[in-house]
Amino acid sequence: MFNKILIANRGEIALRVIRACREMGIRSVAVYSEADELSLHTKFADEAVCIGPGPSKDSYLNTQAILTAAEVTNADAIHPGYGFLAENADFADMCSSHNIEFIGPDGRMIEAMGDKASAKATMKAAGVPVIPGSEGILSSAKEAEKLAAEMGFPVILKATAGGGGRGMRVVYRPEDLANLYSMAQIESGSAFGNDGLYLEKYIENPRHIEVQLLGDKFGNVYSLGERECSIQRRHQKLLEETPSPVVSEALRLEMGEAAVAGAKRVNYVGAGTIEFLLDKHGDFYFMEMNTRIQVEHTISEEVTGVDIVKRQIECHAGLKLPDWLSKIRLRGHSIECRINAEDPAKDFQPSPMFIENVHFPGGKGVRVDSHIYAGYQIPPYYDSMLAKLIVHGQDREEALARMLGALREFIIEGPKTTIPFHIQLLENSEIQQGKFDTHFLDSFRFDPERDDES
Ligand code: MV4
Repeated sequence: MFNKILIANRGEIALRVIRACREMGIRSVAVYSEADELSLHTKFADEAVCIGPGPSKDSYLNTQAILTAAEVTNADAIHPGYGFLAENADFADMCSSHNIEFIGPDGRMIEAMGDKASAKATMKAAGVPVIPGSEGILSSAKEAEKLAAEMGFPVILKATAGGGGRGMRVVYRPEDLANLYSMAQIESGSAFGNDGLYLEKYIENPRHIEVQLLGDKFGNVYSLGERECSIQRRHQKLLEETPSPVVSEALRLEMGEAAVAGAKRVNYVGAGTIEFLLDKHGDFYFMEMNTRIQVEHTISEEVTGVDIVKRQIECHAGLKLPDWLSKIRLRGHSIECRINAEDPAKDFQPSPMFIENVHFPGGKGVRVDSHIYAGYQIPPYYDSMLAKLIVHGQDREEALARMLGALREFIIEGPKTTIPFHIQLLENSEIQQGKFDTHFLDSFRFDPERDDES
């Protein structure tokens, strides 16, 4: 097992990894920016090293400073958390050339899954259902027009270097294709330094459902069930739940087996996620593979009882995953609300203020993963998530009621937060009935006047 892990991240995920290390008897090293000197990851890790000024590019993205911190503290592994360097192939390579285990896949795997057209081809070869479309990268707008005419409209153009919703264009009419093709090509060339595009049939009103995976270095890969992640705004998830209200036991088995087959095909090691689109006929298709621990891993932990971060660390240390992971059953229902320092009345404008006062909700089945405290100044440089509020109940109804109660108990004084938005969302009858898709928030209206939280 590792002796010491450096955590190349901040906020709640840095705390999450520090706690896992502590329970495993592994020493932890925090790295922090000048803006995070008073943050909890700096305080709670066994050691802490300042790696530069506030802006991410000078600190949490500063690969040289992070590797130097790992060398001077004698860390034998680096956990990247999510975001920042978590899916940076060059950084994974740098770690391995410094003989430091990167707690994530190797650089080749990150590249293979980061190129969306190549990831799709790999999954197709493994027998995972993929969305009908071009075989790899398009060579011209003409080729796209020909294919789209055969498939029928609407279609979607996607940047192979994109992902997470960046660099996509939906095309409803043949006469728009050539223009949208040029726009997408220029945009992805300048945004990603790669202008490769591929084409797919556009699936209208799908659900976003992802499968949590764990793989060890002995070729074992296990599914920890799905997460329903359709409640998103501009490709940012706001609420996640498991199990999905629309996934039957048979569909869960099918999606889990497809995801495991895809991950086994690439000898996947560690924690990973395969994202699927589920259409209104109940057919699912591979979308992307995320080669990192995700924000919403917590809800899978609640229903499986598995500590995903501890198992992820063990996998990278070369330990075998226990066989019983093939037989786990999902217990009850779990929901996560992302509490962000954003004003839902002002288009979710960031609100990086001083935390005057905070009170976390509690009680049975309530978990808060957060780095904030009374007197904490939110730095303006990073993402706006303040806390993850996670509940677990015997069934969906109990989980929903528990979440509403916990949201109403949650006090954060200082910044505007997404708490009142979540309350109104969970009071919505379509949400309560599980009737929603990835476009739900496009038409959902938050009422800023109604700030009675009960
Ligand atoms: C799609 C799609 C419909 N049809 N592909 C958005 C994020 C990126 N991973 C792929 N995305 C989509 N790809 C086809 N062929 C709809 C989306 C999409 C979406 C997917 C998941 C969650 C939210 C979304 C919001 C808008 C569009």
